[in-house]
Amino acid sequence: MTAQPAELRVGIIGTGNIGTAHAMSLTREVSGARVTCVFDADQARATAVAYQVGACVCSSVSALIECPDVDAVLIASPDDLHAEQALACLAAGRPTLLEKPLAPVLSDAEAVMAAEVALGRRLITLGFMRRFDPAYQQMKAQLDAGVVGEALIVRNLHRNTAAPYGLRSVGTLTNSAIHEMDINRWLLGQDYASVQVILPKPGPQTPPGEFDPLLVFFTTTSGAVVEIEAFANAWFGYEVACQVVGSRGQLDLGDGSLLIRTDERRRGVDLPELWLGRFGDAYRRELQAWVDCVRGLDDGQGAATVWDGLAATTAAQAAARALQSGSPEAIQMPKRPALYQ
Ligand code: ISE
Repeated sequence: MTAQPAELRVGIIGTGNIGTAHAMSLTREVSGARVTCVFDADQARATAVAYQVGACVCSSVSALIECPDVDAVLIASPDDLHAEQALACLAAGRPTLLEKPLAPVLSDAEAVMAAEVALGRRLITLGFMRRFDPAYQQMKAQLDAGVVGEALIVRNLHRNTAAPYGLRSVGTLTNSAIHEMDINRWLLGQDYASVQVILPKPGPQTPPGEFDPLLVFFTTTSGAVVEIEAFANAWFGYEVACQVVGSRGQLDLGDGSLLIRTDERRRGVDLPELWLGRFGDAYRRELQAWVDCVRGLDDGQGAATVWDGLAATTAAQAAARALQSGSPEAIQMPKRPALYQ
């Protein structure tokens, strides 16, 4: 019998909402890994998480990346720190799970891709966890099998209870709707050709000069239309939905609720407040797949790469231009490096 590879020692950068959730999941649910180090600019927050998972607290990002008790790094820091931290992990040769987005700014995303291409091996996995959601996986399997014919229209709803990091329209695109920008590329197996943004009447909680909700319309290279309603301050709860209209049928992704409750002349479901309530299982599956891949037990197929991260940021930046211009914007993907073929 071949020996099991050693347990993966993971260092986590960022102990906010998702970083803490990953630390607990790696400690209590995922096999083959343990958290050995954590870092957060808020040292008290890092110390609290470290205590709960039996890890040490590093004094800096570089100390964590270089720590001899760390084999792989999970980056769950604020979006605008992702690129610099990913570059540091590449320089140290650390396998990395990088929470989305790769970077809000295209030039930063391109710099990470250039560094990974120069290294000649894929060390970074992007945390587009919906690819591990059982419902989205079933949807992709049926699309790939041609069950509903050719996809013509995809309608997406992405509603947050409250803007997670304060409402900025561009942030809604680069931080939130970027999930749809990735998952629709993955579902359809196509890139985007153009994008247009329509601005409904802003809701009452929308700061002056910002827009919420947003309606984003992509066309794909095959001519399909991908519509995204991105509503950061939806107030009534967290909801993600996806409907694919095909040439011979339709697929509707459920809202993830497990029960429909009927009581006195009312019937309904409970909506989660945050994304962990809807995608907890997807996050766990994503973490297990990443740990297995780094340990050599899985080929990592299906997980998002830096190329996917660049494609999503390219789409988000084009949508930001369309938001500003009020006109359709063309989208041109760069040549795909051999590392990502
Ligand atoms: C957050 O960062 C996530 O990734 C959630 O999945 C998304 O729904 C939310 O809008 C983002 O802010």
